Amino acid sequence: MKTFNNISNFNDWSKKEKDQYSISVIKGLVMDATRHANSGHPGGPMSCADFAYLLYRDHLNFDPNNSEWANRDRFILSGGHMSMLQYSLLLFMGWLDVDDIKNFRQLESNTPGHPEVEIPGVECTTGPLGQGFAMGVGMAHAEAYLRNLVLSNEDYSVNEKFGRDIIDHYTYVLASDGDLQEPVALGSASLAGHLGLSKLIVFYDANSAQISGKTDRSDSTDYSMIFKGFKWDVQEIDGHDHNQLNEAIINAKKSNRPSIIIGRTIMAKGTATMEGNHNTHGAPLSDEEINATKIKLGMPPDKFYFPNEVANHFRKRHDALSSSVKEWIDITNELRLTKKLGPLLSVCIDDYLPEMEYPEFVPGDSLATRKAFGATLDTFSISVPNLIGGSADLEPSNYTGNFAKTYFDFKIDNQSGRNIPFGVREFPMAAMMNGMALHGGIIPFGGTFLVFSDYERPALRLAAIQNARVIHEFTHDSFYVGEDGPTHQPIEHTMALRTIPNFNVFRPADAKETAICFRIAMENKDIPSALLLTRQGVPVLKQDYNELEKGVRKGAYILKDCEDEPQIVLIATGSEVSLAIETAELLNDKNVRIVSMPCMEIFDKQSDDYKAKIIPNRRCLKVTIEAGITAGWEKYSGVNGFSIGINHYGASAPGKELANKFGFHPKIIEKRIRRHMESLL
Ligand SMILES: Cc1ncc(C[n+]2csc(CCOP(=O)(O)OP(=O)(O)O)c2C)c(N)n1
Ligand SMILES: [Mg+2]
Repeated sequence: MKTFNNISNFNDWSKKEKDQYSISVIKGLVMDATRHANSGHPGGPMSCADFAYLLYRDHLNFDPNNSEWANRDRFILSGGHMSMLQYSLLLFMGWLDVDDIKNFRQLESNTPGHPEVEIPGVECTTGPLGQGFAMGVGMAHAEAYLRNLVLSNEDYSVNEKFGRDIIDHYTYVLASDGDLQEPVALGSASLAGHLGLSKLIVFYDANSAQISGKTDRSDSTDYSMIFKGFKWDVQEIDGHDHNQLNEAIINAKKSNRPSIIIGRTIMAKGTATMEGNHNTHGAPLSDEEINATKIKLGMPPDKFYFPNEVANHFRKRHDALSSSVKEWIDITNELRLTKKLGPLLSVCIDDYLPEMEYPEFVPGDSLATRKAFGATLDTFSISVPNLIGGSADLEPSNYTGNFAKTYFDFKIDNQSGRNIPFGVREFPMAAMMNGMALHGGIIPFGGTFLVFSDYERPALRLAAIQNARVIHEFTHDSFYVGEDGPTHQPIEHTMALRTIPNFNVFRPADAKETAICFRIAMENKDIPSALLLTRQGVPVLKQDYNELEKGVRKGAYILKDCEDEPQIVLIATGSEVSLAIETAELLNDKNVRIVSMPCMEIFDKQSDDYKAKIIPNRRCLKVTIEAGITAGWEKYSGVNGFSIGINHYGASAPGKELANKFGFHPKIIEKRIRRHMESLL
């Protein structure tokens, strides 16, 4: 390698030499920042610095002045442990400064341990391996849908004017060995190939090293063959050869399938004595190694060395990028004034939520809330063109079939379909939904059985961390599922979902509450939501939407009150609200209040005053009823009250029979309440 001890004549160097030196500067920053923080991961960033630098320097399309520009290329560092690589590039772009790098991994810095979505230039929070890959698939899906949505609009004339579409960009993912070992990456890759997400480009940093040693201890997969089987375009290159890298990126852009560039690389490339050494994965290099490496790379020993020459060389494209963004903004502004495209662009670019109608439901009818979800989806989707999603192969059970019929499947040869046939891929579905939501312009929904929410849980958590508006439809929400037996009967799931911070769990009592909860989930732009819905019919409440909406928006409300001070307050969710109503009828010699609590999280955020109005602090018997574990309900039932629930697995039998056996019958509950009241005397 040619070394440069003096950069005073930097301008005379060839581009190749300048690039090589800039990459060495990145490596210096990575080594210094991890050493300074006394933690972090130098080895990986040094192995894929060549790719990442060339991508940002020569290919990535972005607005140098606005990290939120809607049509920017997306870049996802799926191996989030390599965060210092991304921070170095953001420093090169001018979006971070050297002090940020010095504060790597410190409290409230712009450079946390793993990339976090709040940082300008970071598209999503990564670190849990595999999920960044899947979120990239989601972003590529969002892009393809939006591109085709605008394309199919009658007012559309952008192509003639502009030569391309309003939303028309690439999604790049940098993935490590650990990313591809995670099944969520492979599940989403399989779907990306099937759906033909051609603007997705993955660089796989195949350095054959991971935390515990060489990858061949645990992996002998032929990823080239796997990805060819997934119908991807596959290129295998030397990941340190700049010509090969450049050519591979250009080829990948042209491909009509998703692309993976398998870059054979060397861990800790460029270090004095540690090339290929897996111990560089997660520990700072020693001072001696750093100094020797800087000498080897031809750099001065300065800490956090970032010369202006390198910054200026990196920013050569910025003016051209800015003027192309300006052109985009001018044309988009013009199109915003047109009758049809205008409103569409405000939905797809500004995330404007159009007005929505509620479906009609007949009071007294027995209707499963999953059916009510389907009817609401059909109604909302008429006015909300960016509401897209589907089911993980439970379409008939999730009642998304009518939506699929009306708006057809998103397919390789017709990417304007709004229904996404996810297949039996719950975790990829949830992670992709996060990517879609974070892309912007899309409200994604995804359905499966509540019992399988466990398969999605890591992505639900990551949705909550990232404030992503995703809507999860979880049907078959209790043992009332019946005959399928204990494997299909959720027990702990409802409360387990409620333990995720910044995540709204809705368990509506009837069809109308379902529609209202769905709307609230769409309005909450910063909070993911789950709608827990019944398989079995539940009576439609007699109250109208206006009346119910006031209460549901507060998370819990008095559905039916008594004339005097209540002696008993029954607090129920979902299908147990109608059970509470029946129980109250048997207790008509007492003053009974019925509270419906469709969303505990929203109720907990209300004022103390409101909460006390609904569930009085006074002495009265508080009984909670939910077909799930009782843990967590004590905060409402208090020391003198009790909770009706189920703290063991269910059984295979018709739902009604199980309800009787498990005590979910008005007469049994009445008896328990009377007994309990007597015991308190
Ligand atoms: C789901 C998940 N499991 C485990 C980890 C901990 N972890 C961080 S990096 C890593 C593997 C590192 O290997 P590789 O992906 O090849 O990265 P490299 O060492 O090449 O930088 C592991 C197990 C994680 N971040 N996410
Ligand atoms: Mg590796």
